[in-house]
Amino acid sequence: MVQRVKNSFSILKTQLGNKDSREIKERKPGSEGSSIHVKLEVRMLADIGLIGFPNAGKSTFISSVTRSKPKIASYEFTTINPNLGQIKFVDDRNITLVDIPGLVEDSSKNKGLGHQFLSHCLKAKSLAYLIDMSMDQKIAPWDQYRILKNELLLFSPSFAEKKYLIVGTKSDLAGTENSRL
Ligand SMILES: Nc1nc2c(ncn2[C@@H]2O[C@H](COP(=O)(O)OP(=O)(O)OP(=O)(O)O)[C@@H](O)[C@H]2O)c(=O)[nH]1
Ligand SMILES: [Mg+2]
Repeated sequence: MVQRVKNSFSILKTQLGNKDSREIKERKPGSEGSSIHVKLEVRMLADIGLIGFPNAGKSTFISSVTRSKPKIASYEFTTINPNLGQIKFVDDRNITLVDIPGLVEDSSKNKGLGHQFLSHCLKAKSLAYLIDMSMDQKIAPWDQYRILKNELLLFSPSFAEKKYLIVGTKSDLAGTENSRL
């Protein structure tokens, strides 16, 4: 049936006496349906992903520049789930940071916790490597950076395209030699 309503047409389909209605009367039992299992993964959208060894000071950093209040402690793997924090500027712009658990060498072989959350950093526009400059960290600063970068590239080659900055932490601690800088 075609009805004219003002200047437009609306087409109404009637079931009376047409082929469709006959088909409904001659219903056949349906066949078994199918089901699928879907695993949904929430990826946080951050501007900057914080990358570092455990205990490097990632959570301290995010708690210093944002209102995020992650757990901070002087042992490794204090952070077991990612934390988000936002830096808000007066002109309404903002930068979102994500703090993930620390990475270790061979993260790509399922060592440590951080690799499980690297997908959050893969979504981030850029990265900040938090490098422990103190003598407490036995791995020299440049080696920390080299190992971390290598682990990221093993996770995904697209990490190579990300802009990054390097943040030295714990340089205030006594015993941090200039040769480490
Ligand atoms: N002196 C000094 N201590 C720091 C600095 N940054 C962090 N710390 C201390 O280092 C320890 C570890 O800091 P966290 O921020 O928990 O380190 P993290 O990188 O988040 O560690 P994980 O969550 O285990 O990966 C804490 O005791 C902090 O107080 C720093 O710049 N100077
Ligand atoms: Mg932490």
